[in-house]
Amino acid sequence: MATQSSYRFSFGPWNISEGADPFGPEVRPAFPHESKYALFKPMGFDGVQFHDDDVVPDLANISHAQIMDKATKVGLMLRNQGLVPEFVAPRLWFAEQTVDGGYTSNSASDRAYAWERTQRTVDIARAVGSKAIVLWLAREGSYIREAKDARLAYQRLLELVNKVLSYDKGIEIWIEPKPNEPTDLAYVPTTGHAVALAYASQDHTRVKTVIESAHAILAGLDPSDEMAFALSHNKLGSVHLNDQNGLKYDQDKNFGAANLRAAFNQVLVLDDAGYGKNGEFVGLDVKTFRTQKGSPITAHLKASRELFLILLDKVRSYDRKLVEQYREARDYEALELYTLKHLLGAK
Ligand code: 3MF
Ligand code: MG
Repeated sequence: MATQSSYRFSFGPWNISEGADPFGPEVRPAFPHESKYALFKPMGFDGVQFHDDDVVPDLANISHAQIMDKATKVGLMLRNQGLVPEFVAPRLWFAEQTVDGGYTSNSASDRAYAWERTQRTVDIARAVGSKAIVLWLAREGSYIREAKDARLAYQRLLELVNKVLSYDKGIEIWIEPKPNEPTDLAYVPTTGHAVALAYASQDHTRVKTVIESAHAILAGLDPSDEMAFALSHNKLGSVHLNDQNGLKYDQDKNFGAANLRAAFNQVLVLDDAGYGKNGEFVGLDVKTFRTQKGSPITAHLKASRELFLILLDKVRSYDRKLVEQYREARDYEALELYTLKHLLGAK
Protein backbone atom coordinates (compact mmCIF):
# COMPACT_ATOMS: atom_id res chain seq x y z
CA MET A 1 0.00 0.00 0.00
CA ALA A 2 1.22 3.42 -0.87
CA THR A 3 1.63 6.07 1.81
CA GLN A 4 -1.41 8.21 2.38
CA SER A 5 -0.15 11.72 2.01
CA SER A 6 -1.70 15.12 1.98
CA TYR A 7 -0.48 15.74 -1.55
CA ARG A 8 -3.03 17.16 -3.96
CA PHE A 9 -2.83 16.14 -7.59
CA SER A 10 -3.85 17.93 -10.79
CA PHE A 11 -3.95 17.43 -14.53
CA GLY A 12 -5.37 19.26 -17.54
CA PRO A 13 -8.21 18.21 -19.84
CA TRP A 14 -5.71 17.84 -22.71
CA ASN A 15 -4.27 14.84 -20.87
CA ILE A 16 -7.34 12.88 -21.98
CA SER A 17 -6.98 13.01 -25.74
CA GLU A 18 -7.96 11.66 -29.11
CA GLY A 19 -4.47 10.28 -29.57
CA ALA A 20 -3.60 12.05 -32.80
CA ASP A 21 0.01 12.84 -33.68
CA PRO A 22 1.41 14.67 -36.72
CA PHE A 23 1.68 11.42 -38.67
CA GLY A 24 -1.72 9.85 -38.30
CA PRO A 25 -5.40 10.27 -37.69
CA GLU A 26 -7.21 10.40 -34.38
CA VAL A 27 -7.38 6.92 -32.86
CA ARG A 28 -9.97 7.59 -30.17
CA PRO A 29 -13.30 9.37 -30.38
CA ALA A 30 -13.35 12.86 -28.87
CA PHE A 31 -14.49 12.73 -25.27
CA PRO A 32 -16.50 15.83 -24.35
CA HIS A 33 -14.60 18.32 -22.28
CA GLU A 34 -17.46 18.89 -19.84
CA SER A 35 -17.59 15.17 -19.08
CA LYS A 36 -13.93 15.13 -18.05
CA TYR A 37 -14.45 17.02 -14.78
CA ALA A 38 -16.44 14.14 -13.26
CA LEU A 39 -13.40 11.88 -13.73
CA PHE A 40 -11.06 13.88 -11.47
CA LYS A 41 -12.27 13.18 -7.92
CA PRO A 42 -12.80 9.41 -8.22
CA MET A 43 -9.19 9.09 -9.43
CA GLY A 44 -7.84 11.13 -6.51
CA PHE A 45 -7.29 14.43 -8.33
CA ASP A 46 -8.43 17.76 -6.84
CA GLY A 47 -6.88 20.29 -9.21
CA VAL A 48 -7.65 21.18 -12.81
CA GLN A 49 -5.06 22.80 -15.09
CA PHE A 50 -6.60 25.01 -17.74
CA HIS A 51 -5.91 26.84 -20.95
CA ASP A 52 -8.05 29.95 -21.45
CA ASP A 53 -10.16 28.22 -24.10
CA ASP A 54 -10.57 25.09 -21.97
CA VAL A 55 -12.50 27.34 -19.57
CA VAL A 56 -14.22 29.39 -22.28
CA PRO A 57 -14.44 27.61 -25.63
CA ASP A 58 -14.83 29.85 -28.65
CA LEU A 59 -13.56 32.87 -26.75
CA ALA A 60 -12.56 34.64 -29.95
CA ASN A 61 -16.17 34.95 -31.03
CA ILE A 62 -17.95 36.14 -27.91
CA SER A 63 -18.01 39.37 -25.91
CA HIS A 64 -15.94 40.08 -22.83
CA ALA A 65 -19.09 39.96 -20.69
CA GLN A 66 -19.96 36.53 -22.11
CA ILE A 67 -16.40 35.32 -21.44
CA MET A 68 -16.62 36.45 -17.81
CA ASP A 69 -20.04 34.90 -17.41
CA LYS A 70 -18.87 31.54 -18.73
CA ALA A 71 -15.70 31.58 -16.59
CA THR A 72 -17.72 32.40 -13.46
CA LYS A 73 -20.08 29.50 -14.21
CA VAL A 74 -17.20 27.08 -14.73
CA GLY A 75 -15.74 28.25 -11.39
CA LEU A 76 -19.04 27.49 -9.69
CA MET A 77 -19.29 24.09 -11.35
CA LEU A 78 -15.76 23.26 -10.13
CA ARG A 79 -16.49 24.32 -6.56
CA ASN A 80 -19.67 22.23 -6.57
CA GLN A 81 -17.57 19.22 -7.52
CA GLY A 82 -14.90 20.00 -4.93
CA LEU A 83 -12.35 20.86 -7.63
CA VAL A 84 -9.79 23.66 -7.66
CA PRO A 85 -8.66 25.50 -10.81
CA GLU A 86 -4.89 25.39 -10.42
CA PHE A 87 -3.97 27.85 -13.18
CA VAL A 88 -5.09 29.20 -16.53
CA ALA A 89 -2.63 29.45 -19.45
CA PRO A 90 -3.13 31.52 -22.60
CA ARG A 91 -3.14 29.09 -25.51
CA LEU A 92 -0.92 31.25 -27.66
CA TRP A 93 -0.04 28.66 -30.25
CA PHE A 94 -3.15 27.97 -32.31
CA ALA A 95 -4.04 31.47 -33.48
CA GLU A 96 -2.87 32.62 -36.89
CA GLN A 97 -1.47 35.73 -35.17
CA THR A 98 0.99 33.62 -33.16
CA VAL A 99 2.48 31.39 -35.85
CA ASP A 100 5.82 33.16 -35.37
CA GLY A 101 5.31 33.71 -31.64
CA GLY A 102 3.20 36.26 -29.80
CA TYR A 103 5.18 38.32 -27.31
CA THR A 104 8.35 38.00 -29.39
CA SER A 105 6.84 38.18 -32.87
CA ASN A 106 8.44 40.67 -35.23
CA SER A 107 4.93 41.91 -36.01
CA ALA A 108 3.53 44.66 -33.77
CA SER A 109 -0.06 43.54 -34.42
CA ASP A 110 0.78 39.94 -33.43
CA ARG A 111 2.34 41.24 -30.22
CA ALA A 112 -0.75 43.32 -29.53
CA TYR A 113 -2.92 40.21 -30.04
CA ALA A 114 -0.77 38.23 -27.58
CA TRP A 115 -1.05 40.96 -24.96
CA GLU A 116 -4.84 41.23 -25.42
CA ARG A 117 -5.21 37.49 -25.07
CA THR A 118 -3.00 37.44 -21.97
CA GLN A 119 -5.15 40.10 -20.29
CA ARG A 120 -8.25 37.98 -21.07
CA THR A 121 -6.47 34.99 -19.54
CA VAL A 122 -5.83 36.90 -16.32
CA ASP A 123 -9.51 37.93 -16.28
CA ILE A 124 -10.58 34.32 -16.84
CA ALA A 125 -8.23 33.08 -14.10
CA ARG A 126 -9.77 35.56 -11.67
CA ALA A 127 -13.36 34.73 -12.68
CA VAL A 128 -12.82 30.97 -12.45
CA GLY A 129 -11.08 31.37 -9.08
CA SER A 130 -7.40 30.84 -9.82
CA LYS A 131 -4.51 32.95 -8.57
CA ALA A 132 -2.04 32.03 -11.28
CA ILE A 133 -1.49 32.10 -15.00
CA VAL A 134 1.04 29.81 -16.64
CA LEU A 135 3.18 30.96 -19.52
CA TRP A 136 4.38 28.07 -21.59
CA LEU A 137 6.16 30.10 -24.28
CA ALA A 138 5.33 27.66 -27.05
CA ARG A 139 6.19 29.62 -30.20
CA GLU A 140 8.43 32.26 -28.60
CA GLY A 141 11.67 31.30 -30.25
CA SER A 142 12.92 30.69 -33.74
CA TYR A 143 13.75 28.09 -36.33
CA ILE A 144 16.80 29.98 -37.48
CA ARG A 145 18.71 32.27 -35.15
CA GLU A 146 18.77 35.11 -37.67
CA ALA A 147 14.95 35.29 -37.71
CA LYS A 148 14.63 37.39 -34.56
CA ASP A 149 16.70 39.73 -32.45
CA ALA A 150 17.04 37.47 -29.40
CA ARG A 151 18.14 40.27 -27.07
CA LEU A 152 15.07 42.29 -28.01
CA ALA A 153 12.91 39.17 -27.61
CA TYR A 154 14.10 38.69 -24.02
CA GLN A 155 13.47 42.39 -23.31
CA ARG A 156 9.95 41.97 -24.71
CA LEU A 157 9.33 38.96 -22.48
CA LEU A 158 10.41 40.92 -19.40
CA GLU A 159 8.20 43.80 -20.49
CA LEU A 160 5.27 41.39 -20.82
CA VAL A 161 5.86 39.96 -17.34
CA ASN A 162 5.89 43.48 -15.89
CA LYS A 163 2.72 44.42 -17.78
CA VAL A 164 0.87 41.42 -16.32
CA LEU A 165 2.13 42.26 -12.80
CA SER A 166 0.77 45.81 -13.20
CA TYR A 167 -2.47 44.71 -14.85
CA ASP A 168 -3.43 42.61 -11.81
CA LYS A 169 -1.77 43.35 -8.50
CA GLY A 170 -2.44 39.87 -7.09
CA ILE A 171 -1.95 37.46 -9.96
CA GLU A 172 1.05 35.14 -10.02
CA ILE A 173 2.89 34.24 -13.24
CA TRP A 174 4.36 30.78 -13.47
CA ILE A 175 6.73 30.36 -16.40
CA GLU A 176 7.02 26.82 -17.81
CA PRO A 177 10.41 26.50 -19.53
CA LYS A 178 10.97 24.19 -22.47
CA PRO A 179 14.02 24.20 -24.77
CA ASN A 180 12.40 23.20 -28.08
CA GLU A 181 9.26 21.93 -29.82
CA PRO A 182 7.47 23.48 -31.53
CA THR A 183 10.35 25.89 -32.17
CA ASP A 184 13.92 24.75 -32.66
CA LEU A 185 15.46 27.40 -30.39
CA ALA A 186 13.04 28.41 -27.66
CA TYR A 187 13.45 31.46 -25.47
CA VAL A 188 13.42 30.64 -21.73
CA PRO A 189 14.62 27.06 -22.22
CA THR A 190 15.50 26.30 -18.59
CA THR A 191 14.50 27.02 -15.00
CA GLY A 192 17.50 29.30 -14.67
CA HIS A 193 16.17 31.53 -17.47
CA ALA A 194 12.73 31.67 -15.86
CA VAL A 195 14.11 32.50 -12.42
CA ALA A 196 16.32 35.22 -13.89
CA LEU A 197 13.29 36.77 -15.58
CA ALA A 198 11.45 36.61 -12.26
CA TYR A 199 14.19 38.45 -10.36
CA ALA A 200 14.47 41.08 -13.10
CA SER A 201 10.73 41.81 -12.89
CA GLN A 202 9.08 44.51 -10.83
CA ASP A 203 7.69 42.05 -8.25
CA HIS A 204 9.69 38.85 -8.29
CA THR A 205 7.67 37.29 -5.44
CA ARG A 206 4.81 36.82 -7.92
CA VAL A 207 6.85 35.26 -10.70
CA LYS A 208 7.62 31.54 -10.36
CA THR A 209 8.14 28.48 -12.53
CA VAL A 210 6.40 25.27 -13.49
CA ILE A 211 8.95 22.54 -14.01
CA GLU A 212 8.03 19.72 -16.34
CA SER A 213 10.26 16.66 -16.00
CA ALA A 214 10.39 16.01 -19.76
CA HIS A 215 11.22 19.63 -20.57
CA ALA A 216 14.25 19.50 -18.25
CA ILE A 217 15.39 16.23 -19.83
CA LEU A 218 15.04 17.75 -23.32
CA ALA A 219 17.37 20.53 -22.12
CA GLY A 220 19.88 17.88 -21.04
CA LEU A 221 19.26 18.65 -17.36
CA ASP A 222 18.23 16.59 -14.37
CA PRO A 223 14.60 17.38 -13.44
CA SER A 224 15.21 16.99 -9.70
CA ASP A 225 18.12 19.46 -9.83
CA GLU A 226 15.93 21.92 -11.73
CA MET A 227 13.27 21.55 -9.03
CA ALA A 228 15.86 21.93 -6.28
CA PHE A 229 17.10 25.14 -7.88
CA ALA A 230 13.60 26.62 -8.08
CA LEU A 231 12.79 25.48 -4.53
CA SER A 232 15.95 27.05 -3.16
CA HIS A 233 14.70 30.37 -4.54
CA ASN A 234 11.12 29.75 -3.37
CA LYS A 235 10.06 29.76 -7.00
CA LEU A 236 8.41 26.42 -7.64
CA GLY A 237 4.81 27.32 -8.46
CA SER A 238 4.01 23.84 -9.72
CA VAL A 239 5.39 20.76 -11.42
CA HIS A 240 4.37 18.79 -14.48
CA LEU A 241 5.62 15.34 -13.65
CA ASN A 242 6.09 12.95 -16.55
CA ASP A 243 8.98 11.20 -18.28
CA GLN A 244 10.98 11.30 -21.48
CA ASN A 245 13.10 8.62 -23.14
CA GLY A 246 16.09 10.64 -24.32
CA LEU A 247 16.27 13.49 -26.81
CA LYS A 248 13.28 12.88 -29.03
CA TYR A 249 9.89 14.45 -29.66
CA ASP A 250 8.14 15.58 -26.48
CA GLN A 251 6.83 12.26 -25.17
CA ASP A 252 4.91 13.05 -21.97
CA LYS A 253 5.39 9.48 -20.78
CA ASN A 254 4.05 8.29 -17.46
CA PHE A 255 5.96 9.54 -14.45
CA GLY A 256 8.81 7.10 -13.79
CA ALA A 257 8.22 5.12 -16.99
CA ALA A 258 11.59 5.89 -18.58
CA ASN A 259 13.79 6.50 -15.55
CA LEU A 260 12.52 5.31 -12.18
CA ARG A 261 15.60 6.51 -10.35
CA ALA A 262 15.27 10.04 -11.72
CA ALA A 263 11.60 9.97 -10.70
CA PHE A 264 12.61 8.87 -7.18
CA ASN A 265 14.98 11.84 -6.98
CA GLN A 266 12.20 14.24 -8.00
CA VAL A 267 9.89 12.96 -5.27
CA LEU A 268 12.82 13.10 -2.83
CA VAL A 269 13.56 16.75 -3.59
CA LEU A 270 9.90 17.74 -3.43
CA ASP A 271 9.08 15.87 -0.23
CA ASP A 272 12.24 16.99 1.59
CA ALA A 273 11.41 20.62 0.75
CA GLY A 274 7.88 20.32 2.09
CA TYR A 275 6.48 20.95 -1.37
CA GLY A 276 2.68 21.11 -1.27
CA LYS A 277 2.48 22.59 2.23
CA ASN A 278 1.54 25.99 0.79
CA GLY A 279 -1.12 24.53 -1.44
CA GLU A 280 1.10 23.60 -4.39
CA PHE A 281 -0.23 20.77 -6.52
CA VAL A 282 1.57 17.72 -7.79
CA GLY A 283 0.67 18.37 -11.41
CA LEU A 284 0.94 15.73 -14.10
CA ASP A 285 1.34 16.33 -17.83
CA VAL A 286 1.13 12.83 -19.27
CA LYS A 287 -0.29 11.33 -22.45
CA THR A 288 -1.45 7.79 -23.01
CA PHE A 289 -0.03 5.86 -25.96
CA ARG A 290 -1.29 6.64 -29.39
CA THR A 291 -1.92 2.89 -29.74
CA GLN A 292 -4.10 2.66 -26.62
CA LYS A 293 -7.64 1.47 -27.35
CA GLY A 294 -10.75 2.81 -25.65
CA SER A 295 -12.14 6.18 -24.61
CA PRO A 296 -11.74 7.97 -22.33
CA ILE A 297 -8.30 6.70 -21.33
CA THR A 298 -7.31 7.66 -17.80
CA ALA A 299 -5.02 4.74 -16.93
CA HIS A 300 -1.89 6.86 -17.50
CA LEU A 301 -3.08 9.47 -15.00
CA LYS A 302 -3.89 6.84 -12.38
CA ALA A 303 -0.57 5.08 -13.00
CA SER A 304 1.51 8.26 -12.69
CA ARG A 305 -0.25 9.27 -9.47
CA GLU A 306 0.20 5.77 -8.05
CA LEU A 307 3.87 5.76 -9.02
CA PHE A 308 4.36 9.07 -7.23
CA LEU A 309 2.82 7.63 -4.05
CA ILE A 310 4.86 4.42 -4.25
CA LEU A 311 8.01 6.49 -4.68
CA LEU A 312 6.93 8.63 -1.75
CA ASP A 313 7.04 5.45 0.37
CA LYS A 314 10.52 4.81 -0.97
CA VAL A 315 11.56 8.36 -0.12
CA ARG A 316 10.24 8.14 3.41
CA SER A 317 11.84 4.76 4.05
CA TYR A 318 15.18 5.79 2.52
CA ASP A 319 17.70 5.34 5.35
CA ARG A 320 18.99 8.89 5.80
CA LYS A 321 21.50 7.91 8.51
CA LEU A 322 23.06 5.44 6.15
CA VAL A 323 23.07 8.02 3.34
CA GLU A 324 24.82 10.46 5.69
CA GLN A 325 27.45 7.85 6.62
CA TYR A 326 28.17 7.09 2.98
CA ARG A 327 28.39 10.81 2.18
CA GLU A 328 30.82 11.40 5.05
CA ALA A 329 32.96 8.47 3.96
CA ARG A 330 32.69 9.71 0.35
CA ASP A 331 31.72 6.16 -0.52
CA TYR A 332 29.42 6.88 -3.43
CA GLU A 333 29.72 3.31 -4.74
CA ALA A 334 28.08 2.08 -1.56
CA LEU A 335 25.54 4.89 -1.68
CA GLU A 336 24.56 4.04 -5.23
CA LEU A 337 24.21 0.32 -4.52
CA TYR A 338 22.12 1.01 -1.42
CA THR A 339 19.88 3.40 -3.39
CA LEU A 340 19.32 0.95 -6.24
CA LYS A 341 18.65 -1.95 -3.87
CA HIS A 342 16.23 0.22 -1.93
CA LEU A 343 14.37 1.05 -5.13
CA LEU A 344 14.28 -2.61 -6.15
CA GLY A 345 13.22 -3.76 -2.71
CA ALA A 346 16.28 -6.06 -2.61
CA LYS A 347 18.00 -7.00 0.63
C1 3MF B 1 3.88 21.53 -23.68
C2 3MF B 1 3.26 21.63 -22.34
C3 3MF B 1 1.97 22.38 -22.29
C4 3MF B 1 1.79 23.13 -20.99
C5 3MF B 1 0.41 23.72 -20.94
C6 3MF B 1 0.14 24.49 -19.69
C7 3MF B 1 0.15 21.53 -23.59
O1 3MF B 1 4.99 20.74 -23.70
O2 3MF B 1 3.77 21.09 -21.40
O3 3MF B 1 0.94 21.42 -22.45
O4 3MF B 1 1.98 22.34 -19.89
O5 3MF B 1 0.26 24.57 -22.01
O6 3MF B 1 1.01 25.50 -19.51
MG1 MG C 1 3.47 20.93 -19.28
